Amino acid sequence: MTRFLSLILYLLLPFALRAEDGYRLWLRYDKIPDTRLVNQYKKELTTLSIQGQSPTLTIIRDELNRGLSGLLGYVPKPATGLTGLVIATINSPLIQSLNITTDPTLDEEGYVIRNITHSGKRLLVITAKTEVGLLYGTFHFLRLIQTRQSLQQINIQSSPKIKVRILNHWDNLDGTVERGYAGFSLWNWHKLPGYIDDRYIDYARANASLGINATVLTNVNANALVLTPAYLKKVAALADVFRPYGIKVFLTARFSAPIEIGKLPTADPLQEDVKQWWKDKVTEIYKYVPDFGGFVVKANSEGQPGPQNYKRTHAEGANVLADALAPYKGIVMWRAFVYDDNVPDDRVKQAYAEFMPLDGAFRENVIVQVKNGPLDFQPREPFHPLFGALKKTPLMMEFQITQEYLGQSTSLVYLANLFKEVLDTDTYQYGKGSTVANVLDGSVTQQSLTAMAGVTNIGTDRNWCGHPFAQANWYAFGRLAWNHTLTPKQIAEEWTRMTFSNDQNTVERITTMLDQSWETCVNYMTPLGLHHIMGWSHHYGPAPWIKDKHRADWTSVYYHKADSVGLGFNRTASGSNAIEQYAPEWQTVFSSRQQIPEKYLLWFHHVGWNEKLANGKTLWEELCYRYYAGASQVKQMQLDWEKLKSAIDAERHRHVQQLLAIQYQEATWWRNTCVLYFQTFSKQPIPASLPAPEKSLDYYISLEFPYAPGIKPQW
Ligand code: BDP
Repeated sequence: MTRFLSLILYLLLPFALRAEDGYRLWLRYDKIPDTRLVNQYKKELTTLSIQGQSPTLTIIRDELNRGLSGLLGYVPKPATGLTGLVIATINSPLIQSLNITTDPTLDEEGYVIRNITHSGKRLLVITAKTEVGLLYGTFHFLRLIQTRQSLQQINIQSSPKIKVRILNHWDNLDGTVERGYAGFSLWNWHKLPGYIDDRYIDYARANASLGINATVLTNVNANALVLTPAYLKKVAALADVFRPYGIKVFLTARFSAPIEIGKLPTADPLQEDVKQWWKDKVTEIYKYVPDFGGFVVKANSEGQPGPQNYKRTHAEGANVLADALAPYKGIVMWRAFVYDDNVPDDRVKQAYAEFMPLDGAFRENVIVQVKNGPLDFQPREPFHPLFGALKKTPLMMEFQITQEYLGQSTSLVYLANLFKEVLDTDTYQYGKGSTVANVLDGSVTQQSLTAMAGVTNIGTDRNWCGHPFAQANWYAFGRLAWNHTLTPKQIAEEWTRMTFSNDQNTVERITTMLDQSWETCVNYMTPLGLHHIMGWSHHYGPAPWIKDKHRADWTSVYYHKADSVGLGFNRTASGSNAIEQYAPEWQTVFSSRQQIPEKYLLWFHHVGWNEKLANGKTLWEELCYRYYAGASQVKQMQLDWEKLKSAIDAERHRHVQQLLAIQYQEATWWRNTCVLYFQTFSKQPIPASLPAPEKSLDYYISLEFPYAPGIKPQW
């Protein structure tokens, strides 16, 4: 009997292993339980006719087979002519014979999905100018079925609003991931190029399903070794995997590489031998990777080498690399995340101060990569003043998908709302309506090189991103990079339907949880515009007391400026005057205590503890209420999740349930620590209606996390 049982268990093992561990991301393709709906879909999909042979077309066939056999339990018969589902590029004879009219805005990567009637027969057509466009169209088509939409009257044309939609991996060659909370690097450098892990393919599929078309394999704190032949072979192997999915590979270039691997005495960008070295290096890279995308560079920031080491400007540094890449159509993404503590005035002003004088000095194939806010991926920041201000230099966005400052991988925090808040903000730099998104997509600037980067949260964890809900942030980044007009709710709904369930009640509950989660996190971490009060170095948990470090601008006290009078950084004219870096419309709003949105209050103002806020509460009271509200909102998420127990598979339900319990502990830890710490300045009691913190401030100060994940080894 026991033998018999073990045999059964053994036979069931593959199914058990394929359980809901999150590996399949949003491409789960589970059977649609509603047979009536399945039959409706089948009616439209009698046959499948894909014209031509190529690696990308094979991927399309395979994905459709996988998707349709999963969702419908059926694969349409292959056909060659105009019948059923037809997939072919616009210039193919088949599509030509259909006279399909497309909007002139159809991009090289865009696609059309349409039903038409031809010679009395109903057809479903996916067409595009390129095969990659067909691949994107195929994923969109599958998404329609995954989210249970009708195939009866489809007329979709979609093109990306941003040209380069790129993930930035902060992956080190030793396999660790800086600010990675989902295990180790996906890139198994040691086994490459010989061993191609299936995960590389699934990674490419997932990205292509969103339209992500580029990836930077290595950390911005770069290691020059990746530019040596031994590593370029490995890079080439990855590029070969990604190519048919439309994904280009980029690398980070360490500015001192000419010294470190080129044995030159200098990396001075104006030296002829340095220029030549970069030219030769780039020529060599293109031998390995003929469609290499280019370089991402972090220079003169946080101790990284750069042109300023030689008294040269960022433009002089970037242009040397740009000149080397130009013959191959490669580009340079030069980061504006620059600061050093020799400029003690106000760190948030430095990028603008350094880059504005260089406007117009960069080559055409340089794009300046700017973080969403002027500081550093804080839970909430106002938008970066460089957006719209640099008028003659293309700018791109850098978002952080990995939740370094937003609960890492223990917290459910949906970042689409953060991304969207920034994208929708009006810069006023080209008049009303010149939102950050319109600056980025070139519609107000007329720039043709456009890009959006996301510092990714992907690692070797079975579920890719550590937290089952962190996948939603990868998903949301990709969707917004393609179409920044989507709303966070729309994206959340799509993701939920594909990842968890199409049951309406479940979709609504999860979408609401996602939608509220960012504000919740901001409430219990950094309400009212507070920033940079997290743990030293690992950035895990609260530590508002940090001071007296070797760099003032890495401490917490530098930013919150709590004293007996009040709290917050005065960035108005009477303070650091950082507001003058914004358009006049924003200067008026930010400088006015009456007009400033409360979410940015302490970012721009030092506010007295007893000053009244809009709701009549004093700053001290409101601060306490926000911290307590944040923690209570996490408790509410826990309760909401419990209600979904029967609606979600047990495995993922348990996983999220445990993480939400951790998140609640962390939220109360943030709350208690911050109110106790700020109370030492306000000298006022915590409002009586709120429960007293369980532990003393000294207890919270004593907590240490020597092996917290994602830390920079050298820090
Ligand atoms: C900071 C991270 C650090 C990165 C840096 C960057 O803590 O690990 O190297 O950003 O973007 O937020 O360069």
